[in-house]
Amino acid sequence: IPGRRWWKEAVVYQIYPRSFKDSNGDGVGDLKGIISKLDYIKSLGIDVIWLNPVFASPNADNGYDISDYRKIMKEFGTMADFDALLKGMHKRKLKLVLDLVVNHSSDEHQWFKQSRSSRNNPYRNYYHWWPAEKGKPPFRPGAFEVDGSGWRYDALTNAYYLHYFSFKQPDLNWENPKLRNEIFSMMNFWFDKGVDGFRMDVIPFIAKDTTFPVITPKMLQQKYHGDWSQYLASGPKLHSYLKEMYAKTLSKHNVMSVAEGAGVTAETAHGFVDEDRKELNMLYHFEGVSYGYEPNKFKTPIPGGYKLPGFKAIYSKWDSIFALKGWGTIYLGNHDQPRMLTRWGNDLPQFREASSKMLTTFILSMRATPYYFSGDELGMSNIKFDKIEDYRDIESINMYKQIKERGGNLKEFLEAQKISARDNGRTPFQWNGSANAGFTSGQPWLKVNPNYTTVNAAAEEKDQKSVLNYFRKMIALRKALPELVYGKYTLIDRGNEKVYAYTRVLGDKKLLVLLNFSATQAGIALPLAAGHPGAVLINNLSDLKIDANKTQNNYSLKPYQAAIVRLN
Ligand code: TEU
Ligand code: CA
Repeated sequence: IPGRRWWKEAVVYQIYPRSFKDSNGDGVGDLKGIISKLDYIKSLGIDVIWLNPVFASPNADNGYDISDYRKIMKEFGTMADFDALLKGMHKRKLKLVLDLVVNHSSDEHQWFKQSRSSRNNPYRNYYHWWPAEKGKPPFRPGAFEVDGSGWRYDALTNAYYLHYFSFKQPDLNWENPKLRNEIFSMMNFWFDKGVDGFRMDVIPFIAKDTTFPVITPKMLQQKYHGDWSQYLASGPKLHSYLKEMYAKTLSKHNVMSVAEGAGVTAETAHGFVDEDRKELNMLYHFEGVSYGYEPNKFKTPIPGGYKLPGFKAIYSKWDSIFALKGWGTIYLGNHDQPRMLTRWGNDLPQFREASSKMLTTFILSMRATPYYFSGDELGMSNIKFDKIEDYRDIESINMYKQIKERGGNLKEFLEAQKISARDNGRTPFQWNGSANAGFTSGQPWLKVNPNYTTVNAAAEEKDQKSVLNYFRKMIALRKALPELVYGKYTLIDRGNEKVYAYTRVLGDKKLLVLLNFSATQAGIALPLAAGHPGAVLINNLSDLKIDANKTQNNYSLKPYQAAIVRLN
């Protein structure tokens, strides 16, 4: 197998520390909590943990606003806890990937405090400032702001500063070599501790055209499909910054890197991840998780439906992008997404287990590194809050205010949030059937999903047929069969509206993956020449019906059935 790399064969398990396990009863998950669950994590069979930000932060955006890159967030513990976590992981042969949030810092970072203090402060150029005597700066989006603007006026120096997210998250100025070197030495600080890589938050946005030209809606439409994130990901010098990062940090350590590929398209993806670029290893795109949100996730028609052929087209396209060069990723949920079960499967009680397992089969049988979000292995579902007061996420709260101020439809927004809100994926991990799902002995920072009484790790440990134990089996299968990692992917029956089927072929080894994405029975037919069904290697329901006639094999699947069959 040419081009083998450990990070291509790894399964990444994402932990949202705030919601995983609270050790001291303050209602917030912490590092000691994770340490106490390392044996559970190891038992899953995963290789790498990606931890969302654990650095000092005032938590305007749950750690995506960092006030000190070399300190641990107080609520999460101490540096000694961090060192113990890393040690405990390495002892168990688990790797640790941290979150690198360097498009912006917190406005409470020392650099920003200095920068805003005067126009000639040595840190002024660590951020992007627009002097007010030039008038108002050209529009840039500020994703989490009530007025939607990415500029905020700061009276102290009569200037605006740039923030693509909230005003608590000022954008760092990568044009400044001093800033770049601060970031690179900070990365090496963590690598020297033994950290195994970084997931890089909105890394495609770091480079800006600092003349800040006016972008008209027409230009945006013509050059960037009307999509601001594509514009923001197209800044000059972006790739020279990433090459410098590779040369000064990544290349010096045996680590992995994965970009949060906001604004990255089929056309631009190779520029980030091809090995000869000497930039990053992988990226994750947004096309899959954005599919079906029309016109956007704040207005999605309920129940946020999607069509399977469109879904297949996206994942098949992204497989083909990296078929010859580069390497892909696959995920259906993370801390910015709703629960995959609710969004892509079916969270009705009668389908919860089967459809969770079916989606798990999909993630772990594609040619790409799987990024699996903690809690999905239990079949956790969206909490679907009824009222805005239950939400903790800055995005939901400020979007609500924005729609209210603009006289928009709040009811429609709240309904759409039941599908798409980020807090759906952030509710506390469900450990057992005791109070607060065993997550905390105090008041959880975000409500626990009431289904914890039946959906929890302790109950699922005891049940051989649980979603949890299926996840373990599926990981073991991927580990045992290189064709599941490296095998060529070929989509079958593209137009089938219920079944997603494909083969994975490596040398003379051939597998057939069958996934019924529907709540009804469905099937596919495969010509005899495509291969004869051999062993069924995994199956989420009791049996798989296969009928052969003279020309073809007919595979018939129950609602949400998933199976992987050896073809001979
Ligand atoms: O997300 C960046 C991003 O592209 C956002 O648009 C994201 O999709 C967001 O959830 C919008 O719904 C990253 C982090 O993953 C996210 O948690 C942070 O809030 C954001 O950056 C700012 O740091
Ligand atoms: Ca705690």
